[in-house]
Amino acid sequence: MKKIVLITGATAGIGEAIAKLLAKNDYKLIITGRRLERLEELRNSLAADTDIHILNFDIRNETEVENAINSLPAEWKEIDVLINNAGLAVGLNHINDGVIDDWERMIDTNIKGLLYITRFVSPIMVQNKQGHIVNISSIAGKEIYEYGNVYGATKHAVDALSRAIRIDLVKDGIKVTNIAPGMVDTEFSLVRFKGDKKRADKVYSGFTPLFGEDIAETVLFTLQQPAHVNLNDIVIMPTAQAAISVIHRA
Ligand code: NDP
Ligand code: 8X3
Repeated sequence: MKKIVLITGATAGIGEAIAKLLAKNDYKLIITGRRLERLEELRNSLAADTDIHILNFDIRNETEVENAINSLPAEWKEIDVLINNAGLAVGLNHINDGVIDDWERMIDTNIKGLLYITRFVSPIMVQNKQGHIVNISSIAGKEIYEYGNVYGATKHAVDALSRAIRIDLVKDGIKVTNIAPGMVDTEFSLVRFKGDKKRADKVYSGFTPLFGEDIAETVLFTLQQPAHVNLNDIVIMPTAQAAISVIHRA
């Protein structure tokens, strides 16, 4: 029987790449995000490969998250894998110039959103005495960079939550994997710079960054381990990025 994987933030970047790869590898997918047209396009493009169910909600809204999980038909309820991917960085400022609304968006999405969905999906896994939660953290959850204050704090929180959730759920046979990528060329910087494409493109110029597909391959490898093996924590970087702020550009 195909496993059911719920991917948050499947409308772009890493989440979309994970959906495309898992669809071709015998998983049924619940894809989520705020942009419904993109979810529908993705479902249509993958329909020949697997069954896809759409949940359209804002992960910052606890009620929307709870209603979305409660709305799942019986044949989609028994979620085997939760991929906590939805997230974002907004702005790049020293703390004294920080935009409080940017901070709220990052904290509400990256920490509180991840907590909400984990709160509503993990009881299903506990009931079934099996499951796998994969948290997409970041190298920014391991290291600190100038101007990255609040984004880094949210990703350090994800890193801590991965370890805490693993401890909480070990008795229920549930795996928890933390994946910490370096720079991945997605819509991430476009979102961070509020649509300034020129500024976003600069982030990935002069070296080969990671792509969503690289993280998708890592997720697939993680899911394919035997039942007794859990990959706790994976740091994956572009070859040209030696540390969070050390990038060798041509
Ligand atoms: P993208 O901007 O390409 O994709 C982000 C995804 O998150 C979108 O599908 C978006 O969907 C979803 N999302 C954002 N806010 C919300 C919300 N409020 N409710 C529901 N979904 C939301 O970025 P990436 O693919 O790069 O980012 C994915 C994850 O990877 C993030 O957690 C990010 O922090 C992390 N990461 C990224 C790195 C990078 O360099 N790109 C490096 C390390 C980690 P929609 O807008 O449709 O709601
Ligand atoms: C994103 C990594 O270094 O671009 O999580 O902020 S970085």
